[in-house]
Amino acid sequence: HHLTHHLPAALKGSEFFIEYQPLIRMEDGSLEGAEALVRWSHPRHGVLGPDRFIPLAEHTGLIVPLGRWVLRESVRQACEWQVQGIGGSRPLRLNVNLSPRQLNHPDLVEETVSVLDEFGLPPGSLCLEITESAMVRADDHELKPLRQLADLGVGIALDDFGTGYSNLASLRRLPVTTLKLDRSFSEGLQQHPADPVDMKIVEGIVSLAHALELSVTVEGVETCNQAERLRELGCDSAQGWYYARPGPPERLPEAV
Ligand code: G
Ligand code: G
Ligand code: MN
Ligand code: NA
Repeated sequence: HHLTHHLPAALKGSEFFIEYQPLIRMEDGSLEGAEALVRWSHPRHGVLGPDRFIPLAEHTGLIVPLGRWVLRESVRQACEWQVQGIGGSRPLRLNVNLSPRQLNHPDLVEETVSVLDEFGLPPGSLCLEITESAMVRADDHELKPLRQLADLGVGIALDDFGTGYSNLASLRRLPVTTLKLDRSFSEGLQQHPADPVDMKIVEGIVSLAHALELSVTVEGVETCNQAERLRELGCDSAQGWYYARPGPPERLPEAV
């Protein structure tokens, strides 16, 4: 694939940038944090979304230095927001996606701790997102670094929850603090009145999550109706176009 060949030069030449999508607290609509989403500003193809190049970077291993850059740059940005007092009395949370390849990298814990130290971001302000399918595939040895990070206070979110072979019992063995419900769950609540079966499913997941002391974030909230239903069902936070699309860091403060 020709994009693959250009990845290393693109990383050297700073062609990547990060957009941030707000995470909103359901109880009061306040700004809880933001998810960092990487983009590639390709000189000929324009702005490419992660779906176009993350799989290639994952395949070639370049995801490790790329992910390192995303983590450092977004932690730097999160500190800037905290210094500016954005988020008020409660410090903003930063969510960063991790690929399976990064999960298996021996320096993950050391590098993460060192970036947090460098900028003085409290571990509790960082949350790492790992897809459900990657997490469920990991054995106990591979989960150890995540457990170490969780012990330090770093949040661990199970991303796209409900799309993988969702084995609810496996939640017990995973060092997870948050379930990020896949967009398909919000889609089920789009029609008015919402599908009663979809309501029951979300209600059940929230109840299980809370029993396990996990928080629930819902992705893909596009309408006021969805937001209302999800709040009634006890979801803790939400993310989606209804609140804000991913955007440059300067736009985050407007998202309250
Ligand atoms: O930005 P967009 O909404 O198109 O994101 C699509 C997917 O790309 C997201 O589900 C996310 O998991 C993934 N993604 C975005 N940024 C990163 C990143 O920095 N690292 C990894 N591994 N995946 C990312
Ligand atoms: O990590 P993850 O794949 O979950 O990243 C979220 C993806 O979902 C990004 O590609 C983002 O652009 C996209 N997204 C965010 N909010 C919405 C939304 O409300 N509706 C839809 N269809 N996509 C969304
Ligand atoms: Mn994500
Ligand atoms: Na997702």
